[in-house]
Amino acid sequence: MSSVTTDKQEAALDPAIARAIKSIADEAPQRETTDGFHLVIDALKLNGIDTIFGLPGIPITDLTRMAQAEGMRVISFRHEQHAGNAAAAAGFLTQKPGICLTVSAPGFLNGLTALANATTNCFPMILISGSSEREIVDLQQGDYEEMDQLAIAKPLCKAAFRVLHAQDIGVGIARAIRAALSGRPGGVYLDLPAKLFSQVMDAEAGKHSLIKVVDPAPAQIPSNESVKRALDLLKEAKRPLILLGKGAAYAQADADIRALVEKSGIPYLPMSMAKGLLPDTHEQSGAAARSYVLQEADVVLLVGARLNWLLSHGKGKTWGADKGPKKFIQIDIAPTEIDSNVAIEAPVIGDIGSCVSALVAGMGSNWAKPPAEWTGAIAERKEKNLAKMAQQLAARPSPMNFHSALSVIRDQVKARPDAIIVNEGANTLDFARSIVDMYEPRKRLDVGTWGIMGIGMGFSVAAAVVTGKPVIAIEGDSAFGFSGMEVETICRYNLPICVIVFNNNGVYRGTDVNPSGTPDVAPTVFVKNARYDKLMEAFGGHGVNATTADELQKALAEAVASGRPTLINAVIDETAGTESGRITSLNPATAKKK
Ligand code: ADP
Ligand code: TPW
Repeated sequence: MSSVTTDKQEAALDPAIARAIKSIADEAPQRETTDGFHLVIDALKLNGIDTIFGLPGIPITDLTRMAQAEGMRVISFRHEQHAGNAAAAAGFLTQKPGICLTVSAPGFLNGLTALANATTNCFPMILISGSSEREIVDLQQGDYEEMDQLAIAKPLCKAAFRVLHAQDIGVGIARAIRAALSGRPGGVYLDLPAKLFSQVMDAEAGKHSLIKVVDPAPAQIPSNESVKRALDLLKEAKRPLILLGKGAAYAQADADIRALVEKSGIPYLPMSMAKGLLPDTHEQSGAAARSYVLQEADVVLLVGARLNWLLSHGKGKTWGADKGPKKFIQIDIAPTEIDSNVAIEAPVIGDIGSCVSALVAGMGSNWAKPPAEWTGAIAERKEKNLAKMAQQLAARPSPMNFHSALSVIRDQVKARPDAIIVNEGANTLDFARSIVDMYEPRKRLDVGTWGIMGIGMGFSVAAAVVTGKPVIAIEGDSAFGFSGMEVETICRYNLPICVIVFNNNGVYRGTDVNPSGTPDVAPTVFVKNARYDKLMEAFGGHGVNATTADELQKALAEAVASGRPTLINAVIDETAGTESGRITSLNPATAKKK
């Protein structure tokens, strides 16, 4: 590009002046120019972002083409929610904000659920949406896909910005990256109006306008007093417990966390996405005696885990309220998280790597491990529970139940601990979480803080794209339906993903009946004996209908070894499982009865 003025600017000028400018421009030495499209791409690349997850359309189709031409990986989805979920998972796995690119209004709204979910889960991502003409949107004159996207995004994410001038693109992207990554990570919205993309500026000035973000997630060192307060409390504890959350997994402070657990000798519980930070088979894991350790512990050290509904808000029977008060130490980067549900005696504010290493250093060389009475009692319960579980896993009922199908996946993950597990559903989620042991950090992605259905295929695509490792998606049949169309995306990019649909003919189960006598089936029931494997075959992937554990085992082993897109329709007893899995008590009717 080389003209000094754009066609639109010329059209607005008096014709004589325009002619004069044109003749000067024609005679002047040709100057290199750039435009909004290229500035966005260059700003992302300058910051080490090499992948975009998105869905093309006006006004961003050319942006996706140009990004690909400029060497970025552009992964196109069939629905923006899944592109957004992919961006969020990429952010969690890499500590770089995942980018989701959408069109205006409807595309933006489709991506918004993923943005809000990323923010809730503290995953860094940036939703970049094209938008319509500000002048028309603000006067509500009915533009193509008109919507005040910035205002709508604001309450649902950590920060939201709009860029109106090409020379501000560098600042806009730098601010978005910093907001997504610094402090508690989260989702950021970046609004780029259509007109911005074709704005032209001098190439050299454009280059200088870009910002390479320096130290986007600075270390936050805890105060010495807070570390001492925490250690004093831990020293006093008779029944201490460490609780690892997905913040600990995100922080990539794996060696420090292992040192904390092993040097302290304190039993630990991993939240679902913290599984594998230490192998689930670690002797200090209290997971197989979860209820016991939560009830009995006297001092609990939370590392990157919030005391939200997933931890019964730190109160009540789950926490042995009848057995006396507990004391909490909480490591978190967000100071306002502290005291959100119960009093925290020893807050340690900072990044997990810095906080955990400070605690380890403060333990010195003669740290006394917890009383054998405590660790022994846990070991005893673990042994009993694990023996009971082994029995359930060994059974081979026909049709398969959750245990027999999951025992096959458990063995496969043991053989390929580098595989990434994606998991959603109700029973399928709850059983897989406790049955499938994880051995390495950040290998488990699931429904997270909201318990949201629909993350399955988006998370799987991101996991395969950013790690290149095999992915095993363990999906309830209802859960799978939310993102099922993305099997085409999986086939199109030939990703090493094996989707296993736990097909029990409905939401939770397939046995509900419509009591009214009308021909409709009950609201939780699906078409019986559906063949989800055929969906994968429709796009050239491999489909298998597995009715026994042996068939499932063979198909899964082949899928992981070949890396070929595969969908296994695992036929599960439709009477197995319970309403809402383990959270039946949250259903209003059940809660009322209590
Ligand atoms: P889980 O659901 O596994 O219990 P949560 O999502 O509730 O985990 O909690 C994660 C916590 O980790 C959040 O409070 C967040 O502020 C915190 N966090 C995230 N990254 C870091 C980090 N690098 N350092 C410290 N805390 C972090
Ligand atoms: C976005 C509500 C929670 S779990 C679930 C639904 C619909 C599906 C359970 O059936 P599935 O699993 O997947 O067959 P299983 O293992 O019990 O057989 N919409 C959204 N999120 C949630 N959480 C729901 C609805 C829900």
